[in-house]
Amino acid sequence: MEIPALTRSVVKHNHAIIAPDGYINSNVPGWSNCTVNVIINEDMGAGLCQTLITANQDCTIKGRTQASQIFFYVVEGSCTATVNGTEKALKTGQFVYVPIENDYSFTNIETGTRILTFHKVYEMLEGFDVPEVTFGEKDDSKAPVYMNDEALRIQELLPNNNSWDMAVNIFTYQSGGHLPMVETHIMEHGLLYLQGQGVYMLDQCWYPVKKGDSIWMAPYCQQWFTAMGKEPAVYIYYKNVNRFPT
Ligand code: UGY
Ligand code: MN
Repeated sequence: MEIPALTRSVVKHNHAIIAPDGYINSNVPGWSNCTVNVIINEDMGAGLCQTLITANQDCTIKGRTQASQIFFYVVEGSCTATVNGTEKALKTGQFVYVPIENDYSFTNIETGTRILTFHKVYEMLEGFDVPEVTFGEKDDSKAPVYMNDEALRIQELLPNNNSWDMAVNIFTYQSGGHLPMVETHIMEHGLLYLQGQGVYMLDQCWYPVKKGDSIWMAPYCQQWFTAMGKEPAVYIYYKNVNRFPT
């Protein structure tokens, strides 16, 4: 029998691993008939918010973005997204980015659908427009090799220009593939494993991680990952970008 006092989850001052076994549900006004898990947010010391929504029967997700932009990614399932009057069917691997001050609604949500969200307070930049509503999808043919290593591929899901202050990327590692160096950087990450497993080093601590786990990495939390097992390891991650380091 599993001992319920054991978990792989950890919460430290500059990183966290959140495995699904520790989830406690939240209610978010406007997000109805669903289970919401707030996995990362400012109460942890983070600059972003990351949630996971799991749809029950008759789920609807409605609201209006305010200071924070929200990126919605369908981890599994299907729904219809309507943002600022544009309606699109979304299924596994597809997303919509909702800029600040826009109405959004998700309807026709298949029971069991799981939607990942990343939220970030938008930082205006003089001379650049606020990004537009953006739909897209995971597409391995749009994932170039990373740092000349055939075992590593990264797809950037959002445009990368100065209008944007957040990036969301999908990182795929063949089994045995690993980050080419220990990264030490000002940018922050929130991530969710979509597939596979491996070992993450965070601030010189070593963690086994797998599909369904989330990780928070604060600025300057040292990070390194190696994939292992029988299938590629894939994670989707948030990164703050393109703003002046105050
Ligand atoms: O974009 C990144 O900083 C990325 N290579 N970091 C990571 O996967 N931990
Ligand atoms: Mn990084």
